[in-house]
Amino acid sequence: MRIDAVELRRVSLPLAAPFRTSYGIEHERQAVLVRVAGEGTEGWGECVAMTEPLYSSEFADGAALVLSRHLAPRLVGRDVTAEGVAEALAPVRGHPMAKAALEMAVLDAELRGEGRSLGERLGATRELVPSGISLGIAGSIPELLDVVAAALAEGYQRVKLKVEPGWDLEPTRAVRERFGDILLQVDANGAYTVADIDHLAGFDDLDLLLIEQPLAEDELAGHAELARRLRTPVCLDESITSARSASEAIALGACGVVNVKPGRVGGYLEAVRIHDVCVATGVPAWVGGMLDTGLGRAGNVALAALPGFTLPGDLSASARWFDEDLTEPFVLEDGYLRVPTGPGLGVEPLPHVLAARTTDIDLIRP
Ligand code: OSB
Ligand code: MG
Repeated sequence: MRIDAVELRRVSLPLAAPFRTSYGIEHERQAVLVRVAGEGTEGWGECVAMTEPLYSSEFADGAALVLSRHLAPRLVGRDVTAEGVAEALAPVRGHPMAKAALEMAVLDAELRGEGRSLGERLGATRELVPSGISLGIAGSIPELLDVVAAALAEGYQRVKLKVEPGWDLEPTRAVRERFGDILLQVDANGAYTVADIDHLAGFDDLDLLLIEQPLAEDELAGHAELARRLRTPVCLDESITSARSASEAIALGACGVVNVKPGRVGGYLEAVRIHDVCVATGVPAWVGGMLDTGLGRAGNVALAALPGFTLPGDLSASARWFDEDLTEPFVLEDGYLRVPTGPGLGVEPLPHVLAARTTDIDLIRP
């Protein structure tokens, strides 16, 4: 399609409850939305960069700037396909989250034009995907047990606990002892070092599905060493930035499971290529989340319906994060989320919520 204009919208949604991880605490979700318009159709994308550069080097203000000054100008006034977006943006180094948002918007617009759903386009084979929940670091173990009990009562099929040095084995063991045979995993967001390997081996008694990103983003050899020393499968999140890096991490033995986040890897199309690498190498994969609004959630649920995503993803109901989502809310149906079937993402921002939550608009034209 020919892109006539790219609109960048900064939005800020209050979180239903603060979310604490090893790298900080979030009270609101600031996101950059991308709307592309052209040839009588439009499409929406969401940039997953967080407010501060604590999970990744990308952050919302930076993503908005690189989108406005360097990325959107490479597409406006041009004829592009979703397939061609990554190549058109490749001269700009890095910034996968910003690039992913633009590709997502073009993909949505293209599919709306064709009347085809994202799930169908990506290769979805399921109508429902199992829902997992990611729980932040709590104030105390009794508080954590209450939050886990509430999540299980709502129907979540798998629980992920954020951990960090000082909040790891003890709370995880308390959850295992209190709730028995649930699907349980932990995520450290790189808070440990190879010096902690003996300590991390303490998770081996707790029958976890996996331990996610225990070491730093660039510590592939360290993760490989850890994987040799632990019975608990090592899963990588931050370290996996492309299909190539996924292949290399798997070949090195740095991970036995892969968390696929479309934003982190430059878009849904690269996410599918990582899925394919995982299928080809027999490595279980799942779809991660980034406190996504309904737009990103719709895309992630469609992606998670591919056959190689064999573990429940960080795909929770809208209400896990927002009292009021940007789109019609995603709700749990017996512990599952339904894959949208409408054209493109199958959802769009509710005009009144979008208007109320927009803090800035930037229009890029040829
Ligand atoms: O590490 O998986 C992570 C949220 C923001 C940034 C990084 C991560 C997370 C989560 C929440 O764990 C996942 C979700 O959106 O459900
Ligand atoms: Mg993670």
